[in-house]
Amino acid sequence: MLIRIPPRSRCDSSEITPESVYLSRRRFMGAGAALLGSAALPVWAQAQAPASGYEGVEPGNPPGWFAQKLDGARWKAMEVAGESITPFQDASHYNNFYEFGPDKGDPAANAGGLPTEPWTVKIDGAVGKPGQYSLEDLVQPHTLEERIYRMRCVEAWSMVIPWLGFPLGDLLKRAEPSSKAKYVSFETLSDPEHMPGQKSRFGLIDWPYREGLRMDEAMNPLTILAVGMYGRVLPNQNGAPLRLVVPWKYGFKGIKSIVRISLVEEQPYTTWQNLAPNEYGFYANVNPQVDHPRWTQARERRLPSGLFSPNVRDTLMFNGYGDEVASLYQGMDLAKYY
Ligand SMILES: Nc1nc2c(c(=O)[nH]1)N[C@H]1C(S)=C(S)[C@@H](COP(=O)(O)O)O[C@H]1N2
Ligand SMILES: [Mo]
Repeated sequence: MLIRIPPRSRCDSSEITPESVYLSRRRFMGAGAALLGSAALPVWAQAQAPASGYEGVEPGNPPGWFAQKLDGARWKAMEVAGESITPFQDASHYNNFYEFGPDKGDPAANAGGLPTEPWTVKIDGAVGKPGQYSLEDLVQPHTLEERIYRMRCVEAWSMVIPWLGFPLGDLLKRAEPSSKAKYVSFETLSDPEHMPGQKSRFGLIDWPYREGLRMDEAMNPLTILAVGMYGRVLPNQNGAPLRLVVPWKYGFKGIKSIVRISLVEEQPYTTWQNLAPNEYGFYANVNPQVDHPRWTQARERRLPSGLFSPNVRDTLMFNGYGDEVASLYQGMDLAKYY
């Protein structure tokens, strides 16, 4: 089966899951770990071989509700035209997740034991319907969509990752934000027993890790909460079981393992801005014209990247999503609000 690649990034709301993909999904999930190698891949991923990015993807150990949500998922809801998906091996072994250590390999090595089920998310603040939800109940009303997005870390490396998630805005609407809801604040789990980095106050981070968005950024259709990637449940090192993805911002805005979402009136505390406000701003929009004080942001290393094939490319304004988001910042001095 050949897959039509759209000419450029776009959201296609009319696309529905073809039956063949639906059926292959059922096989994929039903057979679970018994399926190995390419047989475990969705049909369209097999069709893209070689170098589809899906080599070595395993089903993981998803909870029952996840398999059900996959059945109804909308595949390839959004793509990055002409750019390869980063191999799963890189996306799941070159990570930033300081709760599990400072090195890129630490999250994959140390996050496996984090209990992600059951998982509760609190929604509070300026909303008509605050509450505590099991992750299953939180996701239940939403259709999972596959969003293939560029991911640009502030450290000047980047990937292309196929996430599985749903628009954050749909969740927020259900909570009925009041007129006082001007920003959204997010918090990662506190669990020093399973997150060794939280014991050491590594890098002077004031745990838990926190992030935030302006309300209109949170409601933008590109902003998603992800529960999976590469057609499977999120690996722990990538922020299981629930993480934020904001593709036009630097990767550190994509807070992992979220336990609390609060609607607030004032611009919220965010971890990196608090650590080094002259280096990391609240907005953190990808911007090749505003350099980090210690390095240029005009270029990036696209993974996989090696000594002999560094795979360097120009960084795009708003990470290539300007059509969708530039209007959010009209009239703002982006050198000041970096
Ligand atoms: N809780 C938490 N979330 C986090 C981080 C972290 O250290 N802790 N690192 C951020 C940074 S700097 C990046 S680049 C991305 C990396 O996501 P990935 O490992 O899935 O590629 O996660 C972000 N979310
Ligand atoms: Mo990052």
